[in-house]
Amino acid sequence: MGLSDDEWNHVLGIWAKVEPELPVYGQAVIVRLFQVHPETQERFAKFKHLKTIDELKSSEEVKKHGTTVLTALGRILKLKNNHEPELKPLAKSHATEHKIPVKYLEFICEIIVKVIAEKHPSDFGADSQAAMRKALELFRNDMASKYKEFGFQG
Ligand code: ZNH
Repeated sequence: MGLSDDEWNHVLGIWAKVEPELPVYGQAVIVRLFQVHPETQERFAKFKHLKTIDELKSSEEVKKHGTTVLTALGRILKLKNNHEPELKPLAKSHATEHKIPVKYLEFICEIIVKVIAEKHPSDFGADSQAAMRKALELFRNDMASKYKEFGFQG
């Protein structure tokens, strides 16, 4: 279930616009994830003390984590259908250490698409959104199969 060249061009084209502002996007994604799916925040020992939306928004640590997540995702996207070497260590830590269900990966992927769509309404049309959804689905499917290799049912 790979993407066509045209689909990858859409994905990497919009990513090039996101990249200069990765911390802004990263922060927005994590804050939104915790707001919409509060159970996800419970997975982070280091963020449990942040109770209000203002605390989340003003936390440098949240911003830093968001940047880490999107930096890793960007590397994976740029490898297109050959992301295995980047994906494997991530699947390992998320399966064995953080124990993050695939469902939560679905939550964050959906939020990533929404946040980009809000910030780039004119550059992220239906075709680009569909291509990005497909790339993120590929990412999740491959994470899910690696999870199983690491003995985590996800
Ligand atoms: Zn995650 C971490 C990425 C999702 C949870 N992460 C992390 C890191 C990275 C990432 C890069 C660092 C390193 C390691 O491995 O550890 N993530 C990521 C991505 C994604 C994600 C790319 C998608 C897109 N995560 C996620 C989710 C969750 C998580 C959804 C939940 C809910 N992570 C996590 C945790 C951690 C991480 C808990 C740890 C943190 C600290 O530092 O403590």
